[in-house]
Amino acid sequence: MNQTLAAILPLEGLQSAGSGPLYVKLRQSLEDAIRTGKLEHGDALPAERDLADYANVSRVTVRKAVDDLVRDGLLSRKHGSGTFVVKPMSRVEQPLTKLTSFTEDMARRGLTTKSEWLERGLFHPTPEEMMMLGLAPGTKVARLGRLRMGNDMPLAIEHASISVEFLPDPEAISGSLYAELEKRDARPVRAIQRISASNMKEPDAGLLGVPVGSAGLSIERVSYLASGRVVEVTRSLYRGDAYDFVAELSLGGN
Ligand code: 16G
Repeated sequence: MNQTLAAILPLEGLQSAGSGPLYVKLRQSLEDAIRTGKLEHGDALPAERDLADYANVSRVTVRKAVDDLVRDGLLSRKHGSGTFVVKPMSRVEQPLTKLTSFTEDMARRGLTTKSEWLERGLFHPTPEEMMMLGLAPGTKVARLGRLRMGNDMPLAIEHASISVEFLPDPEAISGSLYAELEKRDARPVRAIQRISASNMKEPDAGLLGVPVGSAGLSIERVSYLASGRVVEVTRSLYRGDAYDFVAELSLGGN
């Protein structure tokens, strides 16, 4: 018998789960496995045939159970590569008044930060980077592309561009960009942040473990030093199902 399947879906559980038709029971068992973390966000579901053989049900039954979970957003089908778990997130509330780093935001919520590098190094800047960062001709730009995770859940993809003047050695960063800039006396003190709606495409959807087309928040942050110099231009894509950005408004005085 398949060891992994037995761990995820104990057959006794399957017999006793829920009531009614077999596919409802199977759906319930799969849902339990997702909610209790036996199946984690991004895990591939065993092939339909294997599930059917293991649970001793027909493939039609498996398909109906999976269809239901796809409809409820707990599973996502990726064309050609299978079916994957989408773990529901408790939403993160992020105030728009504080210039904090991702690492600090996660720590404040008691979550551990992890990042997967997508890009890190010194590059020839694009004309846009030169203009936005105010780079002199011939200067290089440091780029950091990261998949950012809180407690192992992928939450955002961030692509930061920083003048080499403030970050000469991007390889030196192991954790927080802002901590590194702080060491170099170049932590930003002010930022303009623009948020717009977008729908996830590949490869971003795959990296964040959400279905193609799901809602995302595209964010551009331009951060400044006290001198007025731009230190960072970061373009990010946040999971729309995970983030609420909250701004406090007050009655204008004029
Ligand atoms: C935040 C910022 C990002 C900054 C990063 C530094 C937004 C939308 N973005 O995620 O601009 O580069 O923090 O985080 O808030 P770190 O110090 O943990 O690397």
